[in-house]
Amino acid sequence: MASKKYELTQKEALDLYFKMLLTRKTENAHEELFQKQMVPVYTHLGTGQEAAGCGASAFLEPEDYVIGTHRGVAEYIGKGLSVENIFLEYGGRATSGSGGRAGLHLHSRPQGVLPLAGSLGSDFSLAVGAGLSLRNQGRKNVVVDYFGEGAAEAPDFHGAMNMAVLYRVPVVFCCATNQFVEYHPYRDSTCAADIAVRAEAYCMPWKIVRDGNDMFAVGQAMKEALDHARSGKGPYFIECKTYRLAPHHTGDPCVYRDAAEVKKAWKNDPIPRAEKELLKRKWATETDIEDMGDRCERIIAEAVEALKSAPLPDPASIMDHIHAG
Ligand SMILES: Cc1ncc(C[n+]2csc(CCOP(=O)(O)OP(=O)(O)O)c2C)c(N)n1
Ligand SMILES: [Mg+2]
Repeated sequence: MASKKYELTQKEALDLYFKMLLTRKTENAHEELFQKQMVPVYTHLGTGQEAAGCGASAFLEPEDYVIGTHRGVAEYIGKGLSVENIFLEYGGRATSGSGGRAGLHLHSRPQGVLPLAGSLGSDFSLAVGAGLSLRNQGRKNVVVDYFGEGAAEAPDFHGAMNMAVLYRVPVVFCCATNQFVEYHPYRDSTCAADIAVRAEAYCMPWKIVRDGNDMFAVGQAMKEALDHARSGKGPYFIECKTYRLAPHHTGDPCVYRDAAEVKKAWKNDPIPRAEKELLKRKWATETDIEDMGDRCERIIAEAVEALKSAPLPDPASIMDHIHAG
């Protein structure tokens, strides 16, 4: 671990803030598109987790790989997917990166977004495999594997941790502990509140960002982890403690949690917190913040227009890309 803590530059902080804002607005627009039946894919909003999802993006290179989650718009925007890319996938359009086949499970080979597997937790091995291939090619790139605390219960987690250390694989494991696993609070299923400590058992360096809604703290931790993996020292584990402000998915009535708890958690929304800090440091003015919001709205409006005019795949292509033994 670096002895001196890294501090985000003004440019990095503004970039991260913009991506967080774009994520929030994109996800809200997605919910609206679903309600209007303009896309068939419902939402798993990452509202409140934008700092954890975007934090690494300031230090990612185009040739790095990311494996995101079902709640990962922040992670995909962070890796360079455009809002248009995302809406075309959610809309199942022929002109999307996957030709209308990905749906929620976004991927984009040109932008280094590896496919999200529908079976939760199966991506740990995929991340290690991709990292091993980067290492074997002598490339200075890394894989960032995002997941939640629920996915960390998958058996593959342990084998992947062990192998990543054994072969010094350049992977940064990023767990967003958002307090929920589908329809139950995580604390109801375990006495072990922290996930990152498990890395210790495999001799992997790790860090818990206790305030995972602090964009500056997340960015700093991610920089250290990415530098470590990029320099050939092997994997690193980062856990960001955050809170899922949104329901698990569209239509989840959230009967398993207290409205008062959620109301309290909104006070810790990472976006206004980042705004306040940017203003305090005089790294942005109120007008800059408003302009960034307007820019996000324009990007989203253009993406919606692109979605409306994009064609659906030809039904005759349904058997394309299917492998039969
Ligand atoms: C093997 C498997 N089991 C169950 C599911 C259904 N499922 C989808 S999301 C989810 C909860 C995941 O929780 P967590 O990893 O904490 O991520 P979060 O939803 O909180 O972001 C579950 C159980 C699945 N996709 N795959
Ligand atoms: Mg969770």
